[in-house]
Amino acid sequence: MNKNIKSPVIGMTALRSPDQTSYHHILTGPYVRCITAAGGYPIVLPAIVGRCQEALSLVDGLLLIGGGDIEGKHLGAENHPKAKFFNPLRDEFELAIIKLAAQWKMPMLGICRGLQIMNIALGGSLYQDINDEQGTAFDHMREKTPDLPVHAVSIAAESCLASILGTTSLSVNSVHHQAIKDVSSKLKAVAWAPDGVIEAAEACGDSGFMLGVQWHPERIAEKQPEQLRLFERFIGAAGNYAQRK
Ligand SMILES: [Mn+2]
Repeated sequence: MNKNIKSPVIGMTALRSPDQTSYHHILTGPYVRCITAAGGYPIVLPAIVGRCQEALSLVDGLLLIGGGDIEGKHLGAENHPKAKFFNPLRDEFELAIIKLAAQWKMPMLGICRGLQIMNIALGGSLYQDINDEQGTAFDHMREKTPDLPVHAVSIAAESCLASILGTTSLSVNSVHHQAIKDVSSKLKAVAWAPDGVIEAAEACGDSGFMLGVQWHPERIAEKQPEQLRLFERFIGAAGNYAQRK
């Protein structure tokens, strides 16, 4: 028996019960499917504040999954009346582990809330409600059709994201009412919805691999197989990271 088979290990932050009311350290199926289909092995990182170093030492890449809204206090603001499903423990843990992962130059992929909190952890800011604060009239919160493409996205031609997806335009699903306001100086905005909402940010190249998308590739990869390439590139970067460790 070969005990040395080793795929890149992807740590997924997760802390949410399906009803959003109790604390369960869970992960959801579509992320697991995409990570395994792309050659990685997923494990859940429970939100144990103060143990980020131990958590990161177990993994080769960090996947920041979607979820509820981020508390306004992390933006120096009151909570917006439309913001909901807060999880203070998850906010605290994720902000800390993202900062540490960035220091370690560990590959990171952020999805939806994951993009938003990556941007905040790295010094950027957030619209707590894009309709009220950014001023868009478009409804980005299509929670009844999380698997359907509902708006276009245009991608900067010179971006890592465009090279991964092989296109500068696509149609995406959308289940969010918050979005990046000011982009962190450590990231670059690289995709936008037609109303100007930022739909992706990245820092790829010699400095490592940090990528976040505002849509949910894991929910749409069956219809748009090219979305799986986001996971493949991320897990490829995690494999390179594992060899450098
Ligand atoms: Mn959207």
